[in-house]
Amino acid sequence: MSEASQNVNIEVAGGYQPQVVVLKAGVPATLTFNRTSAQGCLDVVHSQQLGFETALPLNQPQTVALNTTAAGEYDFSCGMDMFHGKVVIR
Ligand SMILES: [Cu+2]
Repeated sequence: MSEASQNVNIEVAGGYQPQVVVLKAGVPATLTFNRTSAQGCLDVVHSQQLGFETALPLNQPQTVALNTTAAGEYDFSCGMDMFHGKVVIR
């Protein structure tokens, strides 16, 4: 992970792996979600707090850019808010 950007891969297979992502505030960041299992209802990932909603077609990684200017803890979840992950910006 360089100082210029932070890019984290999250595998989506019956949940989020890793479930908690720690990012450095003020450094541009992206999350790339790769759904590798049809298990569960994880075909959409969204976060009201982080301001994204993205469909996750099976085995087609999707990247979202995050605003890291504000430190804090932010939740993301599947479309039905059953599976949760967290972004920690500090
Ligand atoms: Cu769900």
